[in-house]
Amino acid sequence: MIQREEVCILIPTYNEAASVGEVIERFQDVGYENILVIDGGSEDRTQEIASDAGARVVEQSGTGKGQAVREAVELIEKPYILMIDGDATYRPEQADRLVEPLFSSNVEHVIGDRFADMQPGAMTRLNKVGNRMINRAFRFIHGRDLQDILSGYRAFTRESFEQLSLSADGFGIETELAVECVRHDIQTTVVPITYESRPEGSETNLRPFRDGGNILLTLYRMAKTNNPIFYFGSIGFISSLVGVALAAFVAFRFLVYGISHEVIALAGGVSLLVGVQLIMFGVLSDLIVTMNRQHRQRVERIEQKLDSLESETAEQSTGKGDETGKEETTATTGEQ
Ligand SMILES: Nc1nc2c(ncn2[C@@H]2O[C@H](COP(=O)(O)OP(=O)(O)O)[C@@H](O)[C@H]2O)c(=O)[nH]1
Ligand SMILES: [Mg+2]
Repeated sequence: MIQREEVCILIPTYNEAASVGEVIERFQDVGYENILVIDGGSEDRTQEIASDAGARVVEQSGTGKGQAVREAVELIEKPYILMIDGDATYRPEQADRLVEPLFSSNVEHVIGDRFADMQPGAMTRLNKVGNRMINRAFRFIHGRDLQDILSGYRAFTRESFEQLSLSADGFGIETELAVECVRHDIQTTVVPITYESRPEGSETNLRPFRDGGNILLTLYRMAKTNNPIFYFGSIGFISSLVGVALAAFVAFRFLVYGISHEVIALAGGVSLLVGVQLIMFGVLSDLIVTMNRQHRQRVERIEQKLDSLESETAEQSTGKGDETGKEETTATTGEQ
């Protein structure tokens, strides 16, 4: 059962006057009244149109979509958040689909998969290829298939969002959200959505090469804690390869022509040594990360058991009419 009044619609905007009013009204039409627009200091009438349409409008203190979203979540009191672009490329009528898993299961983060129903012209070929590449890299490095990690239509609980350590200011925020969900074992699910092209007169703020490059870099940087073998091993592998190539060259020149290259030999040796060490370091870090994860899971299971045990004993004592038992239960559940 979806409780729409428990959901806050979060719309980051920057120069979206052409569409933001429509987005807000369509949400109101399907029963979502709590709408927060976090604006990046638009030069057009975005802020005015949004507040006239009935949304709460706040201007972000920094710059970039990422900073805007982080700042906005701190202002939200509702336990459930639905994030959407202000550009009318996503359908407010599909909001229930995204929010539903949060209410009906223990899922804490829902991603709308744009590739499930991509309208013609919604994404340039370049962006499609880039998105595919990024999703593949994510699956390979972080070991989970979330289909469309860069989607801007997602629903999550405020509590799960607060667990994530996010630092991206710009469009890296979606990548960070996906990686952090994996890292913190946050139950994540994917639902199909429709992705439409921007309306006339509206322009994207995305710069494909620059933002795409940044996203790949973020994916790599964040592999340190999710997949250290990849993080250290990939550089170690390249370094070893260079070392082996240099050694082969030196050996060839010496054996065939009788010429020796001391400096290149030294460089090759160092490169190989560094490479092998990095790979070993990756394996060790991986061991630490895996053990740490196992321990954390065990601690979480124990915590859960303790909680259920506590509430059971409390129930029993309240059953006997013990008032103090009742107070204890509320105190412990309140802490969570
Ligand atoms: N507050 C804020 N919102 C931004 C900023 N940059 C982009 N946005 C908004 O973030 C959403 C996603 O950006 P968009 O340009 O649609 O990216 P795309 O969907 O990847 O093409 C849109 O609603 C933008 O208006 C920014 O610097 N600050
Ligand atoms: Mg968009």
